[in-house]
Amino acid sequence: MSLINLIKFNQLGDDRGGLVSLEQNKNIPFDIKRVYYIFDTNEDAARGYHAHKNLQQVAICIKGSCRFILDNGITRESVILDKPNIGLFINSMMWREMHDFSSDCVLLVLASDYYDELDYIRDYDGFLMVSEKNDPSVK
Ligand code: T46
Repeated sequence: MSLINLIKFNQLGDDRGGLVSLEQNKNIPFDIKRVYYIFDTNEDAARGYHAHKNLQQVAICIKGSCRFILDNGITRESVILDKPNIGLFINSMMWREMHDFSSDCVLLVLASDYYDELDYIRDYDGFLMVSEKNDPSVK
């Protein structure tokens, strides 16, 4: 099964412009406890390089574009986000990297929990060890 789980949101816009509505446990598959956004990222900067133990998130590039890499410890997949009506669901225990930010990129992220640095795994080898422990099929 692909690691890239995209959610297509209904476009409610009309001839005045675009509109997308995000609702917890409706088109967002969890209670939304936090919203943050990333913008003005240097085009040569890469972000992420961590996994979350429990957090689930949906990332939506509401302007511009960027590329996500998701890695579950076995496979790595890449996807470009460049549409305000497409969300990338990022499950817990998924290593993520973000690259190739366009200069106008605004990345909106909805999160299932409050910020907690203890939920981050920022070391790739540590991530692989925890993945392996959680799933014996992960080598
Ligand atoms: C993720 C990807 C997609 C806070 O204090 N509160 C927050 O809600 C967030 C998101 C970050 N921070 C602090 C933690 C760091 O000191 O802001 C600083 C920058 O965060 P970080 O380096 O983790 O940012 P990214 O872009 O590498 O990762 C972020 C999220 O942290 C992460 O959960 O999945 O975006």
